[in-house]
Amino acid sequence: NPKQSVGKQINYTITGVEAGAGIMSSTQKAMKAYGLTNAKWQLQTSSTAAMTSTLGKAIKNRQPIVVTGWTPHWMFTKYKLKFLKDPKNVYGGAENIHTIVRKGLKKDKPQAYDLLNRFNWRPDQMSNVMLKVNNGEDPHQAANDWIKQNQKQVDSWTKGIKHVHGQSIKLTYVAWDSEIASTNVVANVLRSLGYKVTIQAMEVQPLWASIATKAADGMVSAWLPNTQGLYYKDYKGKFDDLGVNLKGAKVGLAVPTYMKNVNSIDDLKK
Ligand code: PBE
Repeated sequence: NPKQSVGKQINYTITGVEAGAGIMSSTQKAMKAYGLTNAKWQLQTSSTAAMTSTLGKAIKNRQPIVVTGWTPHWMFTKYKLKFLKDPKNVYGGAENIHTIVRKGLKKDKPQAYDLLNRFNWRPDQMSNVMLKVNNGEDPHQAANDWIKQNQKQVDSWTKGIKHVHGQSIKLTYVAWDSEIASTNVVANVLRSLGYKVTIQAMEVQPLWASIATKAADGMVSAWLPNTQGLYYKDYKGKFDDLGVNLKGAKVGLAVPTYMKNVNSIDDLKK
């Protein structure tokens, strides 16, 4: 019923993702900042797969829905979505994705360290791999296809790095589409340098802990400065930040573009 308040139309529910995701704590902050504090309002914890499926169903029926959204992600390619304006800047504008490695990696595995240090690509490139995986392609294969099609760029990462023979390396990640894409690309490039690479998916907090405790060698999944800023702070001093591997990510609340009157988080109160 379009005459109802936006809150009522969406059942006072923001459809979220995994509990540990940075976007969930940012959204809790946003709900406070924008006064969505009435007991009726809730941020629903679920999974990325459940969120995108709920979003897909709502769009099919042209129903109003508010989700925790981010780019790069295929949801913005597959559906017509817009980010809600965030005048209080709770989500912190542009985000970048950083490569984080364990202390001592530079000394122990200098070739892998160099490669991880050089790895960087663009949002459209990450999206390209993500879309293939979303269309059913095996992530390992999708990553190899991308590498073949972008050999020049990949050569610029590996240039001058000596091959190793059977050294092993472990990368950890969270099984988000974006991180499945980046981790598989980096893993395959490390394999081309002679590394035996294992990749292991886990939740966000264990991901940061795996690097801090040196249980894993590195990860390319750190959305900063805002989204995973709390983990960054918690583990500061126990990892090496190799800087940005992808520039221009974004995190916020998103709605289908047919929700014409909802353009800012402020509008959710109306
Ligand atoms: N995400 C996807 C992550 C980073 C990548 C936005 C769900 C997060 O909130 O931590």
